[in-house]
Amino acid sequence: MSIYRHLELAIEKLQGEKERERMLRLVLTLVFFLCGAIAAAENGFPQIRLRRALAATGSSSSEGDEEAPLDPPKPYSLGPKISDWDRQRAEWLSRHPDRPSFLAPSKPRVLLVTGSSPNPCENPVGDHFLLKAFKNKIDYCRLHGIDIFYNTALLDAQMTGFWAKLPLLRTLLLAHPEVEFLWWMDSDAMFTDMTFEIPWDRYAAHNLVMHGWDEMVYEEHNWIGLNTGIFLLRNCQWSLDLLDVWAPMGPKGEIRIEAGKVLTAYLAERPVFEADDQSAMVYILATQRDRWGDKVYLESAYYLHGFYDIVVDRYEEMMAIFHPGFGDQRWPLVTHFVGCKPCGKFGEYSVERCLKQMDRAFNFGDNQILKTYGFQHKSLASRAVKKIRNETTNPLSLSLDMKLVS
Ligand SMILES: [Mn+2]
Repeated sequence: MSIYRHLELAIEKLQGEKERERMLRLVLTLVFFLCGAIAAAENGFPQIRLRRALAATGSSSSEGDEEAPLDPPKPYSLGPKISDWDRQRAEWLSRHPDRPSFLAPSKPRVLLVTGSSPNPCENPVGDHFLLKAFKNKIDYCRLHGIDIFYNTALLDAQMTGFWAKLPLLRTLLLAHPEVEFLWWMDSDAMFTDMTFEIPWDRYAAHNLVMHGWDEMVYEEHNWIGLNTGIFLLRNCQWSLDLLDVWAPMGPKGEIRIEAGKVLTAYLAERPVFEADDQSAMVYILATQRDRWGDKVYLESAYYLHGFYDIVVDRYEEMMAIFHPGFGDQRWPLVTHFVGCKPCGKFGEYSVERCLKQMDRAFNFGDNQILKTYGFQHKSLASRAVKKIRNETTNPLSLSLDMKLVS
């Protein structure tokens, strides 16, 4: 005896056919919603498809055409299902010994992937910042033997905003069998430790590495228990499968809005807004830990993602006490300007504060590059530089270590 029986009784009291039909749909919607979390654990996000199907048949409007059959629309997919990628890739690698997926036993071939909108920013300063954030990434990649790809094309019109990376990553995984890891990095993140090398051996048995904490994701279901602004994704079948499960909440419009409601209901501390890739990832891991958990490494020993608000005010202190190479709170690998949207309009939020701090983060990282050439920014707030070494007639006597690490 439950909510269903109450609803049945309510239906019996209703006279008109249409009223009865509408109430029946309400019951179905409730059942689907209540079963959703369980079903999602096995099949992705069927509750969204079902709710969408209900909407498509007119349950949300009182107009005619209510006889339309319940015909679930096709779920969104990133592309044709690929099931034997590991075999295809292994064959390709065996045919191309000149393009190995590992450059050394502990050094996978990595492609750093980043990008920004095809359109100009809504203010020119935003474009200037994007250029500097890109230069920053080029510097890190050059020093660490990493290739870089900057994307400005929206590959799938439905996957806009924070979802655009999914079709892009799938495309790159399939086009670059020689790459072992894709390293996704948001355009609003910058390297602030130019010498820190990712501890690749630590992830030998893992396929996805994000900054985060097991407890916050698996126990608290907190939507900020991990960050999807920066992550490492191995080129393998597992990753293609994960992208397939990750994508269905992404299509813009009704699906993304409805999925947002599911995520806010399920996840801790999540505000009401449309589905985002990060919440969807927490949701997948929290509801399907058995399927994915053992190949996901949530890293908190260093700042693969360092939230700018707890980092930027301490740069001077770090410079006074520490030196590059730690990657953690002493000298963060990455400073990520979450929520700053430097490419957006002025005046909507505190963009000015963000831009000032972005300049400081850029100069903090850039100092490590300039130092190798004998220069430094006059201060973290200054774009101007000063010489920090006397000219020498024997320049090759300086060791690279001396130049890069203070
Ligand atoms: Mn970001």
